[in-house]
Amino acid sequence: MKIQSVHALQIFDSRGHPTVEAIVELENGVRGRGLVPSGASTGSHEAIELRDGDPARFRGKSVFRAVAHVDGEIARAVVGRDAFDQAAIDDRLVRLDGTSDKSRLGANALLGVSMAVAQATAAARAVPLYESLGGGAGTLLPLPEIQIFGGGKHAHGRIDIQDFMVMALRARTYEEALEVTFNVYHAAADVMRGRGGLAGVADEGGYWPNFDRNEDVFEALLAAIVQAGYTPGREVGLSLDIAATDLFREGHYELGREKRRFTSEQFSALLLGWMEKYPIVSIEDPMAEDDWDGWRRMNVAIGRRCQLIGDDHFTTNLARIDRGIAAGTANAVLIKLNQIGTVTETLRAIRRTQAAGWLPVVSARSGETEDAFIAHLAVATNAGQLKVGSFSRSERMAKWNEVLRIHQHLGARARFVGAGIFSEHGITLPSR
Ligand code: 2PG
Ligand code: MG
Repeated sequence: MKIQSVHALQIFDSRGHPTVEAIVELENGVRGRGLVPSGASTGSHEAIELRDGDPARFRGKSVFRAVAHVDGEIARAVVGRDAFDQAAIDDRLVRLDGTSDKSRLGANALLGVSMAVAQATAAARAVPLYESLGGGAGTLLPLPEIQIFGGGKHAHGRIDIQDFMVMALRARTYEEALEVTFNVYHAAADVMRGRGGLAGVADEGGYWPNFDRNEDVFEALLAAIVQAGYTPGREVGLSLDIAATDLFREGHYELGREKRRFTSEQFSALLLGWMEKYPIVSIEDPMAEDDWDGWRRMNVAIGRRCQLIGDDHFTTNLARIDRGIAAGTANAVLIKLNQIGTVTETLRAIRRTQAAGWLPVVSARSGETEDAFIAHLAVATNAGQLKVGSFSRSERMAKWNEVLRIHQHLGARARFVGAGIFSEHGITLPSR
């Protein structure tokens, strides 16, 4: 099925910032569209999102050049090609850009088109995206990793640590995992109201972190879990994204709120202390992206008792994932389409992660859209986990809701192993 036309427009993401929407039309008139997300706590090895940089327009954030690249060069390169050969189209896009970081045409331009091709082929096959992307092999519904408090760059540094999340460890179904999260999320509002600290939400829908110390957040989170009727560490585990790259300055880790400064060794010791004290089942980016020694040290110290995820550390980049596998720096990889810039490269990153016996965690960005592509990606690849920010705001709920629809569509073929995904990969959470 040949591609008939390709075009793009500037739309806006959940922060109200400009982003790219690409539309691909096939020769039979069927269309697909791809809406590109955007991060705030970005890794320096991510593919480059092209922004116009004109301070007179959208504070420099407009994406009119990326849109023009889709309408011009990219359209000329892919019109007439077979949409069903996603890998060939994506390889063509990568070669057309010609740079190692996709900075010429922009990863936002390339990814919009790549996602739109995937959507158009699913529509042409008259099947949902997860089925088309996974060739029918995707049946595993993901365990959600859901933010309760949002800090770091998503809350203007109000608290240092970025994501305080929960995982429903004993949920037997995806629906039950959402129900547990619902209970904890709303109990957290009650806890904050009780402390006089309820003040809206941060960028990903988690509560605004009105706290003085990072450890105060743990206490509030534990209180919310208990108030919701659960035992921390039994039914509900804690999951953190330290986003440590943002805390790393001049060779040191800084907790700015607490005016504390650490060497790499001291910082990993602090985090390991938290892991002793609190029921943390997953930790992401505990060390800065290029602190390879720190990552190795953390991985050795954690062993197989917790999930250790590299986000800025790997940036969904095969070369960095390979290096991490060889060096033993983690046991899981955060997967973000726009860190690498095409669907095919993202699928390869997931497959490489799985082939190493590691866990892929499909993730949204802090700047999201109504596009629910990642819900399909998680199921298509049997990734087993999905991270989308919190349990509010429609750009987040669109993804959680889409998994519910996929469940309906899969019917009896749907599988859910929940936190069993950890033991299946040799990670044994301490029993509580
Ligand atoms: C992350 C994401 C989502 P951002 O760090 O994992 O929480 O944030 O999209 O800003 O990189
Ligand atoms: Mg992260």
